[in-house]
Amino acid sequence: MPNGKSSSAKSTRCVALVGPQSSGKTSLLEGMLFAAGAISKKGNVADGSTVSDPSPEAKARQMSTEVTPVRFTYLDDNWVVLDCPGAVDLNQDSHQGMLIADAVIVVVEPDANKMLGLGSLLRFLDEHTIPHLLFINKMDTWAGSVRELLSAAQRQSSRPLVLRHIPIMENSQITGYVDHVAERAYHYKLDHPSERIPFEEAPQDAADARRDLLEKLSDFDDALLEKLLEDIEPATEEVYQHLTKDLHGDLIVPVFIGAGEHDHGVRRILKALRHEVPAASATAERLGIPEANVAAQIYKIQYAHHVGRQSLLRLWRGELNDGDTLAGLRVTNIQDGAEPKQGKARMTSVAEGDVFALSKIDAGPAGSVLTDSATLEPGIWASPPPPLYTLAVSATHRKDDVKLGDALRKLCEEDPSLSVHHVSETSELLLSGQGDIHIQLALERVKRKFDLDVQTDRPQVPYRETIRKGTTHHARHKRQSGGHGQFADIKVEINPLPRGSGFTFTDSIVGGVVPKNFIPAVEAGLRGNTAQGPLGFNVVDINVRLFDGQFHSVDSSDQAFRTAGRMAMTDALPDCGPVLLEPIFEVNIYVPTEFTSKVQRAVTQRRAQILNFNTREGWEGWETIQVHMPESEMQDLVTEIRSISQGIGTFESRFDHYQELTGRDADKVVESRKQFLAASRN
Ligand SMILES: Nc1nc2c(ncn2[C@@H]2O[C@H](COP(=O)(O)OP(=O)(O)OP(=O)(O)O)[C@@H](O)[C@H]2O)c(=O)[nH]1
Ligand SMILES: [Mg+2]
Repeated sequence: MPNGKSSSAKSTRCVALVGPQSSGKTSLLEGMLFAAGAISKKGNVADGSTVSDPSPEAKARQMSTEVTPVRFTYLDDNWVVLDCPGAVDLNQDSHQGMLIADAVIVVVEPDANKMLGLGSLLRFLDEHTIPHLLFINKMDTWAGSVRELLSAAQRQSSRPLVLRHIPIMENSQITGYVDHVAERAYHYKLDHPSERIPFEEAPQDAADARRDLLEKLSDFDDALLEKLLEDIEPATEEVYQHLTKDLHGDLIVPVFIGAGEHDHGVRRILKALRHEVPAASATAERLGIPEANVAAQIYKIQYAHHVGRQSLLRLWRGELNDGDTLAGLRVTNIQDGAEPKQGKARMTSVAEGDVFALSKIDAGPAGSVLTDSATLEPGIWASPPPPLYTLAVSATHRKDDVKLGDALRKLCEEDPSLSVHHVSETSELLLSGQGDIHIQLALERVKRKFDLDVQTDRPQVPYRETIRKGTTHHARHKRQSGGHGQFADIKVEINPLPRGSGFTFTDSIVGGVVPKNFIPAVEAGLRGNTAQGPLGFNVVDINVRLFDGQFHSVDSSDQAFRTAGRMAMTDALPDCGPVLLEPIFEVNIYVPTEFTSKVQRAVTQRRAQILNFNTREGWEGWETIQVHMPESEMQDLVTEIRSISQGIGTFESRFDHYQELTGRDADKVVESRKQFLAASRN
């Protein structure tokens, strides 16, 4: 280990289990724990009895809802497995998990359609050169050809897939496998290690698979290529060396098959991990973690009951003991970072590669690298994706409003793909995330962790209004009621302005008919009444010119001129042809080309104007559909795009302009605004 203290304890390696939703990651982990002897009986997802997924949100949905680190020892090697959620809404958590793993196991179902979901994931892994292997799971449900599955998966991977074993089929059922590298054959046995059978019983295509594997490896090694050309069979040990080296460099993707829930292929994959996954020190080099006595990286911030803010970390270099310093702070009360149950256990010492949690250290956001004396920004980290789905949230009890803002800010720190902001125009607090499930989960956490009841609403669309024609108006405010009277008289000209001009005021008073010191009050009165025009919305894109008026030397005041300004707006605007303006977003929708026409139909129904079709840059087989879409039509766009594109399509959007809305759609908006304003007055 360069410059670092050598650790006395054996280092820990870390793999992340990722893959499309419900591909069997949590069940595979259960199988791994059972095979390693860490548990004596396997739990299952259906009754919430797995080691992973301890949270009530995960149990209620029978799905993983956050990364759960679980530790075990297999053949004397220490492992932490990060069981990542497959739901696309929760990608951020999985990305953070993958970035600190030494290798990633991509678990996928034997279904060519579901392989589509691998594309973005494999792209992420390759962009970050993270060593990864593919586990085609649930093979107990598959009776077709493995080659067929492999070519469907290969279409999603820029790296060559290398099949590591082939199945033995009996009566359309997979009953075992041939390891064509070791030249051994096995029969599966439920809940037990597979039973070795004579290699001679192996199917003939094992030889073809071996040849194919060697050819792929020879693409990365000239000496091996020469051997193959001269028909020299490389030794098994040499093949393993190539497999290991090429996995470390993310040059190849080894493919394993099995059925995690039935213990098929589980020990096989554990053995591959044992021999082929890089050590933490090698991963630290890959990530450019600085050389230091100790270096750890925060991979997640978490808030827990009674504990408050916790940093979850992986130790990249050295060994960390109670009392040592990290980021210049004394470390105490180190907690086990891979203890899925609530209430983490204490650790007195952390070995290189292990995961741990610290409560009393406030040393930056997820991604930060901590050495003994400093906090550094990560060279590589997962930037959060743009928001795709938003709800307005409010505390059920008004007294909790401030607490809610605080709780949401903490949740956004836990999960940077959530964001919260206050919109002054509609006085709403908006919570944005990656989809409906994401927001629902966030709100359940608000309830569980912060004991707050929250209600949600569809966010209001910030419609505005303007005018189509100009007018002139004379407003006089005069009141005589004992003492001082009130007097102000103004003449204004109101005119429409081009889109995006906002509200402007022109002072054309000559000869002091309205004294200079009252003019700001007139403007304030005019502006004050733009917040709610005749249609109920903020009035924009108008100019009001004050060109005449009168005053009284005793009765005129700022207040009187403000009132006259307000009256002018209230009385004149209805005569100016008020018209509704709706916000229009520019939306870039990304889907594989085969879904383009369906997307086109869907967006047309949402009153979108299609601007462009383009190939998605750097994404072979994908298209970008660029549209202008009214904000009011975007609420559940992500749900529809995903349902059209087998869950993999996505989009980016940004406000573009305001556009007139007329006819029945406008009438509906104005009517419901009236009802809303009436209800909020009561
Ligand atoms: N037939 C079969 N079913 C399996 C196998 N492994 C898991 N399943 C089932 O697949 C479903 C999903 O399993 P999970 O382990 O929760 O899948 P996951 O990938 O962890 O799901 P998420 O974390 O929510 O993405 C459950 O109903 C499992 O019983 C398998 O090897 N064969
Ligand atoms: Mg899971």
